Amino acid sequence: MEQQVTAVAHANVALVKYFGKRDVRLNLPAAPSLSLTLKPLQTTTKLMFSNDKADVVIANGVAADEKFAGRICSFLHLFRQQSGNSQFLTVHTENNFPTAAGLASSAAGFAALTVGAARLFGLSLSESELSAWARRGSGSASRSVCGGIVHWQRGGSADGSDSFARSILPAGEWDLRILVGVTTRAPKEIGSTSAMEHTRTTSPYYRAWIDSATAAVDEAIEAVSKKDFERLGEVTEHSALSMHASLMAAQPPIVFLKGATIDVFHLTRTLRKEGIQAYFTCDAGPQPKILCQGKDANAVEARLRACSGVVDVIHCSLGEGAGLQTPE
Ligand code: 2P0
Repeated sequence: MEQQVTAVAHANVALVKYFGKRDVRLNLPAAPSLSLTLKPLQTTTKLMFSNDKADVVIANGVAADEKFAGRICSFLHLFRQQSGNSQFLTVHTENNFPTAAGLASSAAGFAALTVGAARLFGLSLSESELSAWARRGSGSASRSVCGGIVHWQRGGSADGSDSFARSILPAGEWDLRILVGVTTRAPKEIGSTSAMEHTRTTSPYYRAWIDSATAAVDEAIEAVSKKDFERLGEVTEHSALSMHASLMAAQPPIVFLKGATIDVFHLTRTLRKEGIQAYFTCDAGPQPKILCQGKDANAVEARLRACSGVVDVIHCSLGEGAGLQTPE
């Protein structure tokens, strides 16, 4: 039996967002979503069986805080239950991008952890099953298991067995780019999980947001099938703004957008007026992201870098799904 494995997974950005659950314990979404798996944003996770009496979690070189470590231990416990192997693990996980700042670090993290833990505990799982397992760790992690353009279906069953993601277009088949404008490296003030529940329970716009999501995903899927970039971009902007409108209408309101984030939204509209096809999105954090095609990416990147309040730009393209790192 293997004693250690290393798994890697990319982050993802949703073009049609997941923001609301129909089951909090199982991370079952209230609506479907659609995302791009992004290289080079990557989590590398090494898992080793240990003789300790608890799991040990080291994140980016330091002991993980109690909350994060607890979340990982509860997740690993699902694998212990399923496999009948009660051994604890030492987990080293590293991101090559800012953690907890609205760049979907939990998605890449739990996707890598799932693929690694499934192998270590000897569970033979299909990609759909891996995705459903990853979802239990963090909803958006279900999407990072798959590569390219990814559809996470809502599913209808109470046990979540039909709520998993699958790739609808492999990474190499459409040269889409995401330019992440880093406006701060500070951790965000409120995590996605609590922001989502707060919005669900207090925002009068929540219901309308969820009710519009299925049609948005259907439209995005059709746009992908026709490689209709303009239509995909329009759905993307509308989904991001609708999600933030729902957050801002919560009581008390949640405002993730900073001044620099909004400046980038306006920059994107200016680019379109100049004839460059670019569309913005933004997750539960202050980092604006611009969606464009490979042919325009360098021009868009230069304009984004010149935007005041943007301290760095990460240039991403479509990446592969999660996998094991082969030993050297
Ligand atoms: C998304 N986000 O679709 C949306 C848009 C943030 C804004 O998925 O509670 O960390 O672990 O299921 O997956 C972030 O939410 O939440 C997220 P949990 P998760 O990318």
